[in-house]
Amino acid sequence: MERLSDNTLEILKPSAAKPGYDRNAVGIGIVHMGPGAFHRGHQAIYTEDAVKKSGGDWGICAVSLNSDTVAKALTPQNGLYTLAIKDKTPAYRVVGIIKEALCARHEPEKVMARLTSAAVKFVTLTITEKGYALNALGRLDVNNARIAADLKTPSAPISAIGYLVEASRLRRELRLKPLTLVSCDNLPDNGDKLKTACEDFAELIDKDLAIYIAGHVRVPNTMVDSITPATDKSVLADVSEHIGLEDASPIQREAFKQWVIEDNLPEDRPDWAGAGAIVTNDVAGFEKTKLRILNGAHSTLTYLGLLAGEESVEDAINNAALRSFVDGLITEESIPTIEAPDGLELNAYWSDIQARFENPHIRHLLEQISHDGSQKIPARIFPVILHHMKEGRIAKRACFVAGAWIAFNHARRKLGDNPVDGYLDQISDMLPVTHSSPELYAAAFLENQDICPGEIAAHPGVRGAIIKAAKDIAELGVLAALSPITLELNPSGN
Ligand code: CS2
Repeated sequence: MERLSDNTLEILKPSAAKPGYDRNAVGIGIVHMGPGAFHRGHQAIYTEDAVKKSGGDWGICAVSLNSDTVAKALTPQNGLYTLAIKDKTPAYRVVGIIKEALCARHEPEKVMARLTSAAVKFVTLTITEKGYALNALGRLDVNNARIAADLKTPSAPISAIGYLVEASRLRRELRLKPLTLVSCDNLPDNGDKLKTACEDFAELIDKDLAIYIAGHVRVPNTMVDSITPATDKSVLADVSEHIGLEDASPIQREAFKQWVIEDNLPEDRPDWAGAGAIVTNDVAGFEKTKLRILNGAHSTLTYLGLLAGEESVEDAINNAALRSFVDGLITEESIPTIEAPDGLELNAYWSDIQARFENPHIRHLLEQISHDGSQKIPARIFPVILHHMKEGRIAKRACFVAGAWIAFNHARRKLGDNPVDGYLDQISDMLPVTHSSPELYAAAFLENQDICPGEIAAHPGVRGAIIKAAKDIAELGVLAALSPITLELNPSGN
């Protein structure tokens, strides 16, 4: 079978959509750092739709910082890849907005040349929570190995933050317009966090540069949403069957997508709003809502589900005990902590999310969602616990989820099968495992202030509920451990 590329587009099966515009006439105006599945299924699509609707030189240069997998897969395809929308009516679309794919480790000069070209006006980022290199206080972690290296040689950066600061320095020197940095990572106040990381970095090497970044570089906050499971072999086979060509790097996602961007963009920008993005001043409200409802439910189904032997989000939401638990968590504990953004009815939002989780056309593995819990639980579950604590209540279900996350880590580490969590690996010496009881392990977890807010560890009721959950789960199994909670809190038994 022939490989997808500019030259083979003409033999694409008619059931797959072609880019549908003259991509060779579109110049590169955006550098994206971290072109994983999420970026290619989400912002790349908004950007392509914006270009199709309103034009503009908004082609994307996709930069992976370390791995050359994406560059190696996309370069022979001239940047083309397929988006498979897996929903009631599946659809296949070849995306052409990525014009160039680079790996910064191998081609740092090319990356810096793009970042300092007058034509490039935006850097968008999906570098995961870890990429921001912030410590528990929300400031740049100068002990982070990549940041420490970049602070020593700022002109030869290896971290995303190092690249952005050096590019800003050079642009100022070259009298080019400052970049606009758009974080598309799933964390609260993502733009503010990115700005802090860049300013803190610049402050340590050049105070004037820090002032320049603070005053000139726009860093809007955003909220991103679309369920985009990792590509596996079945996606490769399904896509080549539907497009009639081999594609080494297709993406699958659900039909739903949402992008809320803070109204802090320059005039000269892609018509993202025309492509369906919401440009507003209340991003924080949307972000909090999504993190506590969608992502909170995801993490809950993940840790409880994996402990109960489930594999995918669909399996877990169809397990009656897990569904009833997560529904109780979201409606009774999470939703009451959120002030709904204008126009959003939170119970309806949650119902729609449950339907998305039930999507039988997409297999979203719980294992994938379990990665980097130490970066996710603090934005998804702890704020719910803290909110209720401040009002004198114990959010028992949220405490149970925290306990399940700890029990999951304990059980896996005991088996020598470490969960994927870079930060936990870093601190694993501080966590007793081999001979420790679940209680001791949970206590050590809670006492680590980089993982868990001090107030939680210091509150006897909350601390006790989390430790008890971890212990009960280890001793009784997750379903037996949660049934008294469900009985106590949902006496009607649903
Ligand atoms: C998931 C998210 O992996 C995870 O942690 O909760 O990636 C989720 O699928 C997206 O945020 C949906 O927009």
